[in-house]
Amino acid sequence: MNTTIAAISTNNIGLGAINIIRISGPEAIEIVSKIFSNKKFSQAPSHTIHYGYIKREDEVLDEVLVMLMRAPKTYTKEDVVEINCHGGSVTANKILELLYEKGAVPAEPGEFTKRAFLNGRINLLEAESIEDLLEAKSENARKMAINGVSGKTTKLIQELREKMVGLLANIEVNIDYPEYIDELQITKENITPVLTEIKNELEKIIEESENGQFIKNGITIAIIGRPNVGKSSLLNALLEEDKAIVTDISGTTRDIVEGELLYKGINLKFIDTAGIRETNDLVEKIGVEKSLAIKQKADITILVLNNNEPLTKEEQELLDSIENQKAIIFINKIDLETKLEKVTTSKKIIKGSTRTKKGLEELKQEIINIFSLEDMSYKDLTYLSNTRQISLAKMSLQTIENVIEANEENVPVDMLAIDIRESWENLGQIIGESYEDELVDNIFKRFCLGK
Ligand SMILES: Nc1nc2c(ncn2[C@@H]2O[C@H](COP(=O)(O)OP(=O)(O)OP(=O)(O)O)[C@@H](O)[C@H]2O)c(=O)[nH]1
Ligand SMILES: [Mg+2]
Repeated sequence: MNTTIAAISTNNIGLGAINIIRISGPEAIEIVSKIFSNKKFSQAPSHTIHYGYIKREDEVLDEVLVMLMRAPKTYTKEDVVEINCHGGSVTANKILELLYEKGAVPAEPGEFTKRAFLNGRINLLEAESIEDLLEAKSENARKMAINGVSGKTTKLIQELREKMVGLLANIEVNIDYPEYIDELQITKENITPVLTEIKNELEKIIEESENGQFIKNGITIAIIGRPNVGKSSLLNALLEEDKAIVTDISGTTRDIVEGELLYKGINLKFIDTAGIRETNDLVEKIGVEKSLAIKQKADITILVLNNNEPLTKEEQELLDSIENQKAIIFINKIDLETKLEKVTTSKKIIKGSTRTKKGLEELKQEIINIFSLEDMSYKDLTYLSNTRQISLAKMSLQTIENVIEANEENVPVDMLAIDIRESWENLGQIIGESYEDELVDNIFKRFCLGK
């Protein structure tokens, strides 16, 4: 990390009042001094702001404010300079070009945050949470990300690791100092409660974090059913906007139509699909295939039935096909006469009408209930935030379960230490305490430039 990197840190697409160019590295101050009119700048104390002009030879490029932050109390722990220039991409890019001419190099996506991690200012989980914070689409997603950034989630993992280390230390004492064995004998019986406690806590973290994924990414909901039952009408009614075309002609929707809404802080993404039926129409056939594919990919399916018509064979097949997945049945058109017989299913049935708006609120609430996301505002939202972290926690859990089993089968306690250590290392990888370079590169590549 001997290079000095520079990038535009603000979103410079479109117009804004200012842009910020961030420079970090050993020569940050020297490079900026070469193009900044303020002569006191290079000798100024840390964390000060300076006024002046950015100049290429005698030509003034912009009137700016420059922030000087000396290592180590900076975002990257290196010398950092931030130039506040005028908005619009042309000025900022001109200044950036000039910085490159004077010795700075372009920052790769996420490189500032990567340096913060490699220089030990933040751990891997905190770094990933910064990315989550930038991408947060709802208040709950923001809260979840800030718990990661501020170290709350790290603490959760560290407490578990400490329990494991405690266990390992006791076992080591037994091996290394057998003379104490009478007093400190570690037996099958006395490690069982600790192992069970670790297992329970890991299970809880994993389960909550998996639900937390829906807070972060939202829930994708496929609306499926036979033609003309009112799927597009349902989408429009939920979104309170005429997004999809509605007619009384069967087979109106040919392609998917999507729409999002925020309900109780959770992003719900509805996908309206083509009505499912046997058809010889080529375009409609492709639509039907797409509908079935979306049903598989979505987090949950709403099967729409028509209260005004008897159940068809195709609908019975659809009912059977959703038995093993998360699904809700919405019986639409209850404003019309009931001709639909009793539906047998293990899924929750909600009756309503897109015309009278009955059942819509209940439908949204049921989606939230299925994912146990009710009362989010009371929860502290300290979860692992991505699949990398969750799969490491799962590996850690799996190993602990193996240890518990081996312990029950009377495997000597010192043999168990190897697996406990592995489990402890898996948790370490979540916060980046044992990391591989490739993994680190991969994670930071996903950041936007200048972060
Ligand atoms: N009476 C009544 N009519 C409804 C209701 N919901 C939808 N409709 C009517 O049912 C017809 C079909 O509605 P759509 O929303 O286009 O049905 P769809 O399931 O999307 O149909 P396809 O796109 O062909 O698969 C339209 O004429 C709607 O006005 C309802 O709750 N009550
Ligand atoms: Mg439709």
